Amino acid sequence: MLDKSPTAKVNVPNDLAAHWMPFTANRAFKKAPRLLAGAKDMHYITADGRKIIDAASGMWCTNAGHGRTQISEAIARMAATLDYAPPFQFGIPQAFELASRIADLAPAGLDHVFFCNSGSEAADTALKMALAYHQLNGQGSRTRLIGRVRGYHGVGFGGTAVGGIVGNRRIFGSLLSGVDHLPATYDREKQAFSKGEPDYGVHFADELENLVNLHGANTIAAVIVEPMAGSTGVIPAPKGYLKKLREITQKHGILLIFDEVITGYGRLGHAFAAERYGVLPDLLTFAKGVTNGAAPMGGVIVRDTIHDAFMTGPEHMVELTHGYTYSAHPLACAAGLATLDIYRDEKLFERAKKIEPKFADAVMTLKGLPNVADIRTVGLTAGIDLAPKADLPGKRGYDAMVSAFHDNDLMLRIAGDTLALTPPLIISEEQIGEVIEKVGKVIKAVA
Ligand code: PXG
Repeated sequence: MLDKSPTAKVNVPNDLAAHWMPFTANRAFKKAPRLLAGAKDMHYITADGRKIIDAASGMWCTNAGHGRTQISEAIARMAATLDYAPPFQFGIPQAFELASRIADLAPAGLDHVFFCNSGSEAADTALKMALAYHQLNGQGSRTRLIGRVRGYHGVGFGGTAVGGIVGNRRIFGSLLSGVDHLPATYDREKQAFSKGEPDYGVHFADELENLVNLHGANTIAAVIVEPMAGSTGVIPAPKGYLKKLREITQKHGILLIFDEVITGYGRLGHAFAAERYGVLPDLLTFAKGVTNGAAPMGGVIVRDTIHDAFMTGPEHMVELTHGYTYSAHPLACAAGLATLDIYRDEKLFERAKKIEPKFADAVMTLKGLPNVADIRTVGLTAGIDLAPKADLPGKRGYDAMVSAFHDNDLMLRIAGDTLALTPPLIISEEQIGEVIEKVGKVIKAVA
């Protein structure tokens, strides 16, 4: 309702000034807002009543599509039954059940789940666990953390420090000390227009040996990588790369963390990408798809050997001095359980795997359109690089997002001048065609 009282400070709901939006071009947004009011299955409904096809799963979240009543009803039931419970020193049955089911989905050996509320918290939690593990293990000199150029691990200080996106780092000071980065695994000349994992690039993992030689293995705690770099424009791991990283980390007693915030819960055709690549990390982070985006939740799945190392000392003592007020929140646990039911009952991970080749073929038909410099696909995900406008990097990508939303009833994500497609796993083949046709129109509109 519009508040017309003389004392009203803002013109509710039409004053957009108060909300400082995250990772958003606020001034441009507020001149031409993209407001969403509802969502069902493959579509958003805009505030002005238009139906927008969602080629982004919101933000890599709604793998089972929108408006799943099974999930919303589970949340409503839980809210009415148990609104909040302290997660420190107390627990709720649903948290234990969800943890067991997540551990069941994860590769054997990853058996313990620590809950938090976001991917950022999951990344920071995993990094802290790695540091603490080495301390307990009598290797307290292992404090260095290694990320990767073009990596994204959220916005906490830890995740920002190991992240490899200059724009996300440079205005925030020195972040953590003792952080280093592997090179990105992308080389357009050698990999352009690859479907799935590119043949070229296993050697990028060898750089870890150079960092070990530089710093000494006994100073390095952990390496954190996304099995597929999502936020920086969909960069699938080269064939053999993750296995190589595992070999090198193992050889030197360095923990390997997979950040599966995006790749978890079916995005690459498996519960986790670790399974797709046959590589067992020591810690694995998740968020987003665990609740189908319907409630904030993240977490870390931990190797039994690491978990067990903490389970010593007097039994009345807290073993890991870390956690969040909303860890394993009842509403998120309810959403998570209902979401995992849907993934299982509708076999959505298998579905993603089955339609991956059709999706990849469809996206590759965009090759040859104006400014398309590269297309990468893996799982139900694609990155389409558009050539930047001279002197205005990011503008063509931004214009594409705007054109998609306002003129083509399409939601997509952008990373600079890269368009990212990452639709719900329920997308039909016909809808894949529709999305690609719309993306084609968008690319021509920003030519
Ligand atoms: N790790 C990875 C691999 C992510 O992709 C995070 C951590 C942080 O999660 P939270 O829940 O703290 O935001 C992410 C988040 C995009 C986009 O457009 C991707 C993310 C966030 C926002 C935008 O690709 N990923």
